[in-house]
Amino acid sequence: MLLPAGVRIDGRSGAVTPATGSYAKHLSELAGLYRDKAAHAAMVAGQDPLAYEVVDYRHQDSDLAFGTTIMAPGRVGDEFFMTRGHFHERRECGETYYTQSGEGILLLQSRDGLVRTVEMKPGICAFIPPDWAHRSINTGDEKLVFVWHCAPDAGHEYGEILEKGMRKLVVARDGRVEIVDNPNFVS
Ligand code: M6P
Ligand code: ZN
Repeated sequence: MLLPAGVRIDGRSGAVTPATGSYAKHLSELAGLYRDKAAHAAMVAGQDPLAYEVVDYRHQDSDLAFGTTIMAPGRVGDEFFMTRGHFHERRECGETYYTQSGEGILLLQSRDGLVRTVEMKPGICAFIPPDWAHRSINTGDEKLVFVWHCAPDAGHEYGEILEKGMRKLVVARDGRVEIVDNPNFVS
């Protein structure tokens, strides 16, 4: 029998207590994500900064999973630190992202090429519909921390986004955040 639990989530640090797992992604593990290859290589050769961490709370046999994602601020060339972006393997599964601190943009793309963005800032819980690819992007100067919630067996499908990219890029231009067409997108 599964037992109830109260899980502490620190909205500033993203710490989950108790957590059942976590992983970290450094820039070196995110090759191919950024279009400025020279900037990426220079940063990897330097400090290879931590780009984001994912912490989860899961139970075997439960139909619920949640956790946090903690994204460092930073840029590679003019692109902000971002997650890889994925569809769910189980296409009927959606997800929510409830921002706790920091600011960013959630970039979403449907299978047939619609693009939407949802602002990420404290107080906004983003609804990610089934079968929309989603990537979060930290556009601020501080950590972007959000609580995610999805089916534990939703699964991650990375292939399409990894190979084709997303239709839009979120970039810094003249001190502003802009959403522009991705010139390298493979349609
Ligand atoms: C969120 C969730 C996770 C996902 C993570 C990083 O925390 O959607 O399931 O793994 O973001 O995103 P990605 O796996 O696309 O790098
Ligand atoms: Zn997801």
